[in-house]
Order: sequence, then C-alpha cells, then structure tokens
Amino acid sequence: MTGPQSVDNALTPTNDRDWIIEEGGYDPLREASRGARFAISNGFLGVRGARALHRGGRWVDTSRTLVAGLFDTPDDERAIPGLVATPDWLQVRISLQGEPLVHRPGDGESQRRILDMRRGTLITEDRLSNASDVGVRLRSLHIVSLDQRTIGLQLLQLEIEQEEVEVTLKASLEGLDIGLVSERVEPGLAVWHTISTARRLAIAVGLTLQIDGQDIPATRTGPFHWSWSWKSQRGQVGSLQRLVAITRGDTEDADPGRQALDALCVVRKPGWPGVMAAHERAWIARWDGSDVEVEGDPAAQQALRFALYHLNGAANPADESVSIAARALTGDDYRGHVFWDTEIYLLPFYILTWPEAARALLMYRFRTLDGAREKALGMGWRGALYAWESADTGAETSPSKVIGPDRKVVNVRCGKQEQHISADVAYAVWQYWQGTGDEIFLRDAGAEILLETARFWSSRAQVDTDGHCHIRGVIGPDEYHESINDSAFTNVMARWNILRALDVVGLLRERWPQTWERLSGRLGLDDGELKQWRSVADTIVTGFDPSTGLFEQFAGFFALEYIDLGDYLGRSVPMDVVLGRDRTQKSQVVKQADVVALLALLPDEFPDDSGAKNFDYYAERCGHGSSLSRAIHGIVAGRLGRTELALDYFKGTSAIDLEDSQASIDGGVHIAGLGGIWLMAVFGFAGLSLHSDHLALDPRLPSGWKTLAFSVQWRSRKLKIRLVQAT
Ligand code: IFM
Repeated sequence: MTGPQSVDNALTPTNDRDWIIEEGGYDPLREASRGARFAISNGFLGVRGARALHRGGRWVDTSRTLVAGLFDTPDDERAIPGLVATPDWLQVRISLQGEPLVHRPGDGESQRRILDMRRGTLITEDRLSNASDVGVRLRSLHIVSLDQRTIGLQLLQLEIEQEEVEVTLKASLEGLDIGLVSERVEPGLAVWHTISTARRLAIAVGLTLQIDGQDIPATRTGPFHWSWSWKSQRGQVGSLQRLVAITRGDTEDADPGRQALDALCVVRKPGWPGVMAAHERAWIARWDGSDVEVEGDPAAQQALRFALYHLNGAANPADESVSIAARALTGDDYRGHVFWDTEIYLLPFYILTWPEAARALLMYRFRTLDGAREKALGMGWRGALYAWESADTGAETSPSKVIGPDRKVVNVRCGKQEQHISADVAYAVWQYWQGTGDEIFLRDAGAEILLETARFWSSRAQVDTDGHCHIRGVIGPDEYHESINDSAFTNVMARWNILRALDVVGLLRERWPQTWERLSGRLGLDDGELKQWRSVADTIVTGFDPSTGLFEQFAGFFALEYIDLGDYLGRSVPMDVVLGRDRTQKSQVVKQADVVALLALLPDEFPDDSGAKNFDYYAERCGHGSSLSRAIHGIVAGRLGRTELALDYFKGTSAIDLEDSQASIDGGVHIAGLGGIWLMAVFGFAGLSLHSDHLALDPRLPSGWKTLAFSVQWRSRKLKIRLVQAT
C-alpha cells in the first residue's frame, strides 16, 4: 500500500474484514458510544467518530476534537482541570433545492460507518434525500495524521442523483466560543488561550472543492465559513478536501498560530494525497511492530486489532509533557486524567512494541515528579506520592465527591488514599529498564523516580510495637474498601519498590558514581536513610499466611461477610449497587483484581502453589465492577493454564468497548481494558515474561486458536514470535 491515487481509492476501505469495524444505520441512543468506538487519534489529536453533517440544530454528539495536554480549570464548584472543548473542524451542511439535508433516524441502512483500522481512517457512506426525494450519495474520510500529528484531513465526496438540482455546500468550524478565549482570528486561522493555565490553541484551515476535478472558488461568509453553490449534472462528482493544522502552545513565547500556518503550508504542497500516503506508511510501520495475529478465532482477531488500533493511536513519542488518559483521546470521561491504568495496563505494550512511546510516557512521570513530591509533603510524608488522577502538572486532580452508580453523592477518597500509584509508576520504570536497557533514561530520570517513590514508602510505613512496619489508611485496587490497613497489594508493591530503588543505588554507585554523587547530594540521601529503607523492606507486613498460602487482601478482610456471587449471576448493575455501599464495604466482595493484580505483576512473591490458591479464593469474590478487572484475571488464568477460563475473561474484556457490555463507553473507550487484551494474549496465552537477562515464553493457546503470532522488541532486538497449537 503506497497511498491513494484518487479520492475514490482513499474512500475505499481495506478489503479484509479482519481490519474493519463497521456499523450501519443511525440510532440516537448509540451515537455517543459510536463516537468513542470509531474515534481516530494520533496521540496528540483525538476526534470522535461522530457524523459531521448537520443542519445547524443541536445534535446528540459532535465530531469533537480533543487535544492532548490542553488542560484548563473551569470556573465551577469543583475547579478540577480537564481537557478543554475545542472547535469542531469537520462540520458540513448541504442544501438541495434550498432544503437542508440531514440524517434521519429512519434512514436506516443507507448509513454506514467504517473504521479502517489498518489505515487509521474513519470512512462514512450515506445515501440521503431531502423531503422532495432529491438524493445524494455521500462518502467521507477523516484522519488525524500519524505522520505529522498536528494535521487532520477530511475528504467528502458527493454525487447528486438528479440533474439541475441547486446544491449548496457549506463548511465551517463550529463551537468557536465554547470555553477558550479568542486571541486572534483571521481568514483560515484562529488562536485561543485557556483561562487559567496559560496554554494556547491554534487552528489553521485550508479547503478546496472540486467538481469533476475542477477547483471551484468558495464564497467566504466569515473567517471560518466557506460556501459553494452550483447546479448539478447527472454523474457529476464533487469533492471537498479540508486540511487543518492544530497546534498547542505551552509557553508565553510559543506562537502556535505561526506553527499551525507553517504546518499547513508544508502539507499543502503534497496536498491531501501526500498527507494520506505518509499517514498510511506510519500506520503500516506501527502495525508491523505491534500486530497480533490469531488464526482460528475471528472474534479474538477483531478484538485484538481493535485494541491495537486504539493503543497505537493513543501515544505520542514526541511529547513528554502528556500521558494517556483513562479514556485516551476518545471522550470526556475523567476529564483527560491519567491513572495507574497507563503504567500497569498500557506500558507493557509500549515497552515491548514501541519503546519511544513508553519512554515519553515515563518522562511525563519524571516531569511531574515535583507535583508528586508536593503531594507527599502536603500529607506529611517524604519523597514522591503521585497523583491518583493526574493532569498536566502532576498535582492531585481527583474529585472529592462524585455521583455513584446508584445516583447518590459519594465521597471519593482515592485522591488521598489510593497510594499504590507511586509503586505502580516505579514498577513501570523498572519494566522499561528491563525491556529496553535504556541506560540514559535510567540514569537521568528513572533512578530519581525509583528513589523518590521508595523514600515515600519508607516514610509512609510506620514501625509498630510488634516490630513490623505497617501502612495504614489506604485504598488498594479494590476501591470498594476504603481506609484499610496493610493492603497486601500496596505493601508488597511498596516493598518491591524500595528493593528496586536499593538496586538502582548499587547500579548508580558502580556504573555512574558521579551521577550518584550529584543525585544523592541533591536529594539529601545518605547511608543512614538507605539503611532505614532496607529495614522497612525487611519488616513490612504483607498479609501472607504460609499455613494457608493466602494473602489477606488487607487486615481484617477474612473476617468480613462472605457473599456468594453465584447468587447474583445475570445482574446488570455492579455489586455495590446491588448490596448498597455500606454492606459492600463490610463484605468480601472485591471490586476488581487486587491480590490477583499482585499475582499478575509479581508472580515470584507467591511461593509454591499459592498463586493458584489465591487466584481461586479471590476470583470467587470478585464482582468485576471495573473495566480493568477481567483482563488481569485473564492474564493470571492464562499463566495458570486455565486457558478456557482465560478466554472467557478475554471475551468479557473485548465486549466492553465493542459491544457496550459493561460500563458506558459514551465518554470514551476503556483504554486500560484494551491494553489488557494485548496483555492477555501476550503475557497470558503466550506466557511471555521479562527477566533481567532474557525473555521467556510459556505458551498455552485456547483450543480454538490454531496460531498466535506477535512482534516484540527487547533491548533493541526485534522479534517475531509465532506459536502453533500443539496437535
Ligand atoms: O484506574 C481506574 C480504577 O482502577 C478503577 N476506576 C476507574 C479508574 C480509571 O480507569
């Protein structure tokens, strides 16, 4: 594939069902979830997969564009930073004989939306008519370039079915005044700034309309309004080509307007065919490095491609000031905030298929280290406590109250208590180091993260009269239980974090003594403190009982009420809604993988057959109240050789975004779940594991999978792995 030669080529989806997600018809109730599922993204721009045609009224969803890192704090009660709404650059209105054309719910099968995942392209095909049955066939294509991330392209092809019809086509930018302050507007260029964060946004637009290949001049009715009118002829084909450059400015002296104009000028020369060709080449390269192929299970193949499509579109190796939000750039839920989802569910994929992207994501944590230090200090501890919800500065952005699934106001303690995030970030740093051997990153950034997070845990854990260290008043991954003591997940991860930090001290001293001198001097780290770290690691309680082989999820968990989840099969709401918040907190019902997550991350902490025992014990108690839960169970089940059970978890996770099966996806895809799909295939079924000096495989394929093939990079070596089902 070398790029399209014609609009027709560009508008023709890849001829292979495995690469296509397609939905037909129009359902106002499903528009928002389609907006997320069919979103296109390149890690800088994300555009929801909504329809671009309107008649001027208000629609259920718009083709909203999200810009990574464009945070502002609205002037509302909660004052929590969020990604800003930006103008919609895709809007088009068409009138036939003076009558506006719109999609009508009853138009049914005449509307198709196709996500061509291989080419990172959204294609729509519609046949619409006005009240007098004057019809038009419309085909459109949207991309945000994976080659030049500031560039977006819209192609719209229209064929009027009748002759001598008065056609008017209007193209515009909509929503110019929805929360940003206008700084500069001139034909085809606008610059805005945010209200409280001093960021700027610029959009430069260039459009052409051709009828049967001839350029038609536009009438301008405003800086962002273009209009064309003509009389149709039979067989005539019109095509609108819109290129935009969207840029973000983060500093006073940055001139995003200039950057947008320059970027647009560069792509105008090769025009849309050049933009499309470069975009397709960039996607081919990503697929080459990350594709997972399954023979024998088309549904699994589609789920994997869908996951990889969104994962490859979510990251931007060129921007170290942003990370991936819980809904990536596909929707507004969680306001673009970053959680542990990135480090635990996404980083393994990037480390092993796209280390440049992994590095940029970890650099975001390095750049927000000061925010983490301030949070720790503000709560009376030392070192770095990362924000549970993080935006641009690293300050804590979790809300303190939300509306719960039962529509009641709930106090949210995660921002203060869900502290395992610091160990999760440290874990990802270490995985990156193991997978890439990137010494410069470790020396100049990763080491400081490991040391400051270890310092946090060492100040956080308190020695008690029993001579052991305890961490009290936290929330583990299972968010149904708050203010708990000695969460096994938290304490074991904290201990691991401290031990890896001590390893890194040894490494720095040995290989880069000057760096160690400088860093330890700057951090005020001496041997006395390192000794205290070791003592915390040696004495921290873990909740492991050698006599049963079980970890107690937190102190007192075993004494809580047991609830047989088998009695609640078929429920359509989470268990905390079924039981009520109070009873849930007093029960052993677990929201999401917790001890099982520990088993997935640190299997060596589970001696002998205790891994299987803990899995059985906790899987029975898990209500999967989070989209993150099943994937972790799937990895562990896969590793334990419970392959068909693992496949159930795989299917359950796949259905979340492809079938709207669990949580609503209106506010964006569940990118952690999508990362989990890759993890289940590669870490679960293929049994891949990372070690200090090698990679290992321990494959167990589901019986229906004839082969499983995937690519990974390990320490600059590119490997293609193909596993064949034993016969
Ligand atoms: O990070 C998760 C958390 O574990 C469960 N609630 C949703 C968050 C964002 O995905």
